[in-house]
Amino acid sequence: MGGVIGHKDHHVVVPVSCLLDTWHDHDRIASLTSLSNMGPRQFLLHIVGDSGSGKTSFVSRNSYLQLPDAIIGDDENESTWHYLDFDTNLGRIRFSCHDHHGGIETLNDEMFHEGDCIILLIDVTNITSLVSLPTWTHSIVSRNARVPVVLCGNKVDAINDRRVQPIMVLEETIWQYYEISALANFNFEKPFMYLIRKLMDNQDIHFAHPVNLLPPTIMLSEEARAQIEENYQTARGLFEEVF
Ligand SMILES: Nc1nc2c(ncn2[C@@H]2O[C@H](COP(=O)(O)OP(=O)(O)OP(=O)(O)O)[C@@H](O)[C@H]2O)c(=O)[nH]1
Ligand SMILES: [Mg+2]
Repeated sequence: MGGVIGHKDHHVVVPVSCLLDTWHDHDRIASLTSLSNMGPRQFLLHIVGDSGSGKTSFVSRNSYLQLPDAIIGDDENESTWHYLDFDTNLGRIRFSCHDHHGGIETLNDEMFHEGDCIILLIDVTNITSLVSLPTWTHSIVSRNARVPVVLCGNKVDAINDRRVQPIMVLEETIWQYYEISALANFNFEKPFMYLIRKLMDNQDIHFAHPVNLLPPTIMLSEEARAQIEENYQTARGLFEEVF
């Protein structure tokens, strides 16, 4: 099996085994892809969460990513590698992103030793997501992970099917929490900016231009967006008052 990496007009075919063996040699990957002569700053990101929480949908929203040749490998259908590039006032930052297919069984020690950061997705339309959150937390913390973790509640567009409210998550989590909708492009950039600022240890970093996304496949009105944001901020206020 082989992986194709690079720009649309500049394919480089590399065996997946080679990619995986050398993945952490970021300079080599950067030179293979030739995306920028400057060489973007790179971080290895693991995206994890219960099966069906929307990991693949989320990671596929960046239009650069969506190019088939930007998916650079597939580990026997258990995980897929993507690039996510973000242009900031300090230059380009690339997340080499490992999209794990499946649930908690996908966690392994290696991802904590070698990864730089984690996005954990839950599905707000599925109460099981909330029930399994302590198990995820325990599994990550017990591995002594020192990497930044950000928690995202996905599918907030499904207003009538929502089972998990923001206050329920805030009471349960030790990590930064954002509400997102992968398919409505809602808050896509927030978890990434949080990680960028943490990883670069710089709170002043900002995007150089709006993040380039595929058109949404679910429409979420401005009113609905504002309502979701208001509920989230109210929950945060309540939570901070109590704790
Ligand atoms: N309403 C809604 N549905 C979503 C959203 N994101 C994903 N879905 C749906 O949720 C289902 C699962 O999405 P996936 O992206 O395949 O989930 P996954 O976490 O990658 O699943 P595994 O690869 O099996 O671990 C699909 O039917 C998606 O269309 C969202 O933001 N809103
Ligand atoms: Mg998936």
